[in-house]
Amino acid sequence: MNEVEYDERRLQDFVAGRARGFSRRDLLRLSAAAGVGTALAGISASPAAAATPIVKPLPPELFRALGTNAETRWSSLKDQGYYVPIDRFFVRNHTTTPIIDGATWSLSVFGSGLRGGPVQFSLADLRKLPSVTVSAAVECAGNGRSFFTSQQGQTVSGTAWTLGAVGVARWRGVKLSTVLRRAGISRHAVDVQPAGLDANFVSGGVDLGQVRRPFPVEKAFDDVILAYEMNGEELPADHGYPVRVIVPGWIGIASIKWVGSIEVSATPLFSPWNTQFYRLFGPSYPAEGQPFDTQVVKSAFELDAGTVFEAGVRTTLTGRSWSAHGPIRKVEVSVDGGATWKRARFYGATPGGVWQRWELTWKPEAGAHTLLARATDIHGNTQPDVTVHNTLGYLFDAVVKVPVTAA
Ligand SMILES: Nc1nc2c(c(=O)[nH]1)N[C@H]1C(S)=C(S)[C@@H](COP(=O)(O)O)O[C@H]1N2
Ligand SMILES: [Mo]
Repeated sequence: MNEVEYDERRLQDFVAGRARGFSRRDLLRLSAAAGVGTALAGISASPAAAATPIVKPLPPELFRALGTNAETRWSSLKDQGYYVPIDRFFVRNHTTTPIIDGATWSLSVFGSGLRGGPVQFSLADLRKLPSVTVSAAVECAGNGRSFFTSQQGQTVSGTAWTLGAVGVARWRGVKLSTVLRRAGISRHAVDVQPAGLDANFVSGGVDLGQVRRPFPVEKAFDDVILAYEMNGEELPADHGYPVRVIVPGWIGIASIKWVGSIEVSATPLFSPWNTQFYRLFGPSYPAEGQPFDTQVVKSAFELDAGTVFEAGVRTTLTGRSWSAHGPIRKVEVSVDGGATWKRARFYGATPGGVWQRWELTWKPEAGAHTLLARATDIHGNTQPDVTVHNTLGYLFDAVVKVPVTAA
C-alpha cells in the first residue's frame, strides 16, 4: 500500500471534479461560508447537546478535558504496561458518545463496488466470523497541535491537544476483508467508506452529515479490522460500541467509531474529512490542500510539564516513542534544552511494533530544566526541531520541549 500515490491520485480526481460524495464545488461553497483551513474543526462543533459528551469518568489525574474530547495525561502512563488502559485512553468525539443497543444494531454494507445489493451483519454475525487480535495505536492527526503555538508561535485551529491524543490497545474483531468478501465485493471496487452512528457533524452552520472518511480497497484488504473488543473487554461506549473500524498506522479519523454502514464504491469517494478537514493547508502546501493518511514520528515523557523533582536525587525519566512507518531504532534525550544528548535505554516488548518504551536516569541540579526526546525509526524517519506550519495544526512531529524544575 503506497499512501502517497493514493493521495496524489485522489487529489487529481478531486481537482478534476471526479469526486462523488463531496466535490470541489461543495468545498468552495463551504469555504465561501466558513473559510476553509481557518475557522474549522473540533471544539467549534455544535454545542447543542447538553448531555456530557463522554460516558466514562474523566478524573483530572488521568485526563485533561478539552471540549467534547479528553486527552490522556502522560504522567498517568508511568508504571503502566504497554497498552493504555481503557480508564485513561483519550477520547475524540466530534459531538457526543451515542448509546447504541448491540442487540438491535446492524452494519449495512452497500454500494456500486458490490456485485449485488446491500448486505446486513448483526453483532452476532460478526462474532461468528473468524477473529483476529491486533496491537494498534489510535492517534489523532492533531495530536501535539498546541505546540505549533506554544513552541513555534503560530496560529492553528482545532482542539489544543498537547501529546495525549494517542493510545495503543489490543483490538479484537473481524478482518474487514472477511466482511467485504461475504458482502460480495466486486473486482471494480476502489474505495471503502465507513460512517458513524453518532450525531451528524455541523460546522459553521452547515450539516456535514455522518462522520465518515474513505480509504482504498488495498488498505481494507491489508490490515483493517472491525473491532468489538478493546484490551480484552467489550468495546466501551466512548470508543465505538458495538463496533469500530481500526485502520493501523493511519490518522485517528480513519478509525470510525460506532460504525453503522460501509459504502463500497467502484468510483473514488470523498467526504469533508479528507477534503475540508485532515488536509494540510498553508503557504507551504498546494491551494487544494495536501491530503495525508499516515502518522509521523513522536516521543513523549511520562510526566506532566512543570513536574518538580528533588534536586540532587537520582530519578528515572521514562517515555515512549512511536512511528507509523515502523519500529523505533533509537531515542535520544536531552536534559539541558538540547545542548547535549544521550541515548535512552529501551525496555519491554513492543507487540505489533507500535511504540517503544524507554528510560534514562538523571540527577537534576536545583533550578529550571528543559527536557527533550527525539526518536528515529528503522527507516531513518526522525523528529525535526520545527514542524512546517499548516493552518489546521496536523502532524506536529517536532521535538517537544518539556519544562521541569528541581528543588
Ligand atoms: N463516528 C465517529 N468516529 C470517529 C470520531 C467521531 O467523532 N465519530 N472521531 C475520530 C477521531 S478524529 C479520532 S482521533 C478517533 C479517536 O478514537 P478514540 O475516541 O477511541 O480515542 O476516532 C475517530 N472516529
Ligand atoms: Mo482525530
